[in-house]
Amino acid sequence: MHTTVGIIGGGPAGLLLARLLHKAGVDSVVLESRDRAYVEQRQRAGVLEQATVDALRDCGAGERLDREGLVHHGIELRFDRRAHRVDFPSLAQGRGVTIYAQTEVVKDLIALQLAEGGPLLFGAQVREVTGADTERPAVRFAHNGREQTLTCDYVVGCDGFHGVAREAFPEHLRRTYERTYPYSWLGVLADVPPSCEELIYAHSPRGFALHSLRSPQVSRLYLQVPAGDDPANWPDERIWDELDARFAVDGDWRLERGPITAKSVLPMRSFVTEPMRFGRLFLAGDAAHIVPPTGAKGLNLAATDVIVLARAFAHLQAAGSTELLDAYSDICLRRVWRAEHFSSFMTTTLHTAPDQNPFDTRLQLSQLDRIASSPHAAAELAENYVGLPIEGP
Ligand code: FAS
Ligand code: PHB
Repeated sequence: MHTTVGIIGGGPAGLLLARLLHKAGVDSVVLESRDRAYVEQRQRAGVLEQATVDALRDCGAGERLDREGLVHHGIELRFDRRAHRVDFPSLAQGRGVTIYAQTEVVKDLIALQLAEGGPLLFGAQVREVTGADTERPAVRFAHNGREQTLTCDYVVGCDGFHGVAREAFPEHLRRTYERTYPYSWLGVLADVPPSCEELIYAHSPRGFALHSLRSPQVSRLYLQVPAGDDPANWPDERIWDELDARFAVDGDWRLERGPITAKSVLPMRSFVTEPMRFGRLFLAGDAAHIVPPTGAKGLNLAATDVIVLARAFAHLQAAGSTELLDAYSDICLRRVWRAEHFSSFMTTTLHTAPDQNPFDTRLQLSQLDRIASSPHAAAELAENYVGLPIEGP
């Protein structure tokens, strides 16, 4: 098998890249180790920046998103029993975000890829990438019980944090930066209408809580738990009681309860590997960087990586120039570090660390009070949350 762009990983980064390349007339093959049902049901992100929405529409995956996606024009911050709404349009040049689950994005992209072509192989376990620094890189993979090789002009590792593409970078050329936070998130899905119009991010002495949603009938909620906690420690009653305590606010707001249909614990970490390119091998999405989900950046960073990369391949196709491919890593890393900083800021401002002392808590409350009282401080949060403009042509 040979293709122009070999894509490892059929998550949002790999699938969106394949669709954007298809639109630019660049052929690709997507190799995904899991089966279709698994990748479609993986509960992850829920907030899409405008650039992500535009790219999904651009590649033909916007129809259900436009019908079912919920446009939001703000978020609510809760702290010290106070509620403060951060309005996006007035603070961030009229922009907002769209609530549309990553599971739905993946379903739409898979359906499109299977309908319109471009091979997408499920159950294809990539073993390694060879020849990344040659003109003919290759991807060795196992599929249907057979060891196979895909030769490519270029390879893109969209294989997530635990993927193999990163391993093809020579150790001495790789720089990694990481931080692990001393707490995790317990994420739950509940069959109950959301008790809020917009997302609520709550700081409380008991720890962080987030009220998000998946539809007018389904709530998505998160609460800070000890690092590595076990969902089995959290029966439904305890979850609702703890959420009630953390969302506590003066006034007559009430958290509606309902049957919890899924619960899982996810770690909180920041991670960046530099550069995002070695020879003819590129990294995109979680394969190159991880952010704590507090800033709703993970999925959107993956999308903007592949938007920049698809433009670069389209430029190579149209003008025969690799100048945008050569600029890919620098352009993306600038945006990655901005998102790393914002996600770290949201995480450390809103979570209560196990060893936190009262001085730290007063600093957090002062920062939140500053956002509630200064349009400048609020604008900085709003601009980062809705997503900064993508650099490059
Ligand atoms: P992904 O990890 O989604 O996809 C990589 C794909 O590569 C997977 O399908 C995997 O099976 C495949 N793969 C791996 N190794 C392979 C190999 N050797 N051969 C072939 N295929 C291989 N972000 C938010 O913004 N908000 C959230 O609330 C949020 N919650 C999250 C919860 C969890 C548990 C996790 C892990 C992440 C969460 N994220 C969240 C971040 C998440 O949305 C990622 O940013 C997003 O999935 C990134 O997409 P990809 O880069 O495509 O990586
Ligand atoms: C979600 O809806 O899953 C979600 C929303 C905002 C976040 C994290 C997760 O910051």
